[in-house]
Amino acid sequence: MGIVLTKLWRLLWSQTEYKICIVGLDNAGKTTVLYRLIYNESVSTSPTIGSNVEELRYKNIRLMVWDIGGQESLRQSWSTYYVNSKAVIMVIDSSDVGRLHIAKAELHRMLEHEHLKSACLLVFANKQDVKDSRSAMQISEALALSTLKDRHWHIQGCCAITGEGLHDGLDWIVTRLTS
Ligand code: G3D
Repeated sequence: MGIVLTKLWRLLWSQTEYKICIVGLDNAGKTTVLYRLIYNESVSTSPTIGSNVEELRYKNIRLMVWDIGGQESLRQSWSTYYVNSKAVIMVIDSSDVGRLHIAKAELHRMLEHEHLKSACLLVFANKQDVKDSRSAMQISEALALSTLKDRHWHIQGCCAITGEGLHDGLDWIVTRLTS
């Protein structure tokens, strides 16, 4: 019995832990993405003031996911969360065409930070269910992702309300983190 418990304990706690940040402008759907991934259901959200951190267990690894508030006044503080982050998820509201240029500027500014030099980037082109939202390809162009050098990046269209596309994106991150 003791041996079984020891093995179980090791199995539970031997999982490698990775820190991930979720960023994006306010209202992009960051919190909805996070809770859909953790609880597999849509929860009602309120704007993130400061940050939330949640543990997400996925495919035998533990992801400590920091959900960072996206209001203009909070964006200056994003960099305080970057230390030791192995991946960044940027959530884009694909229907918020008028603010794509701001998201692009924030993204490129963020990626210049020294603590994110080796972090991989997943962009969720969220709210694909909204009429007239931009496709993942169009979001990729708007954010100039192809200009990113020496960076593993991936863009995934998704709908955080239904969960469509979220696991595809997370699979990409897990592959990157474990390869
Ligand atoms: P944030 O954490 O980036 O600030 P939230 O964003 O997760 O709080 O989401 C902001 C609003 O967008 C929420 O609506 C949420 O339900 C909605 N939302 C998130 N993802 C999607 C999506 O994929 N499709 C649609 N249609 N809506 C989405 P409310 O009304 O609560 O403000």
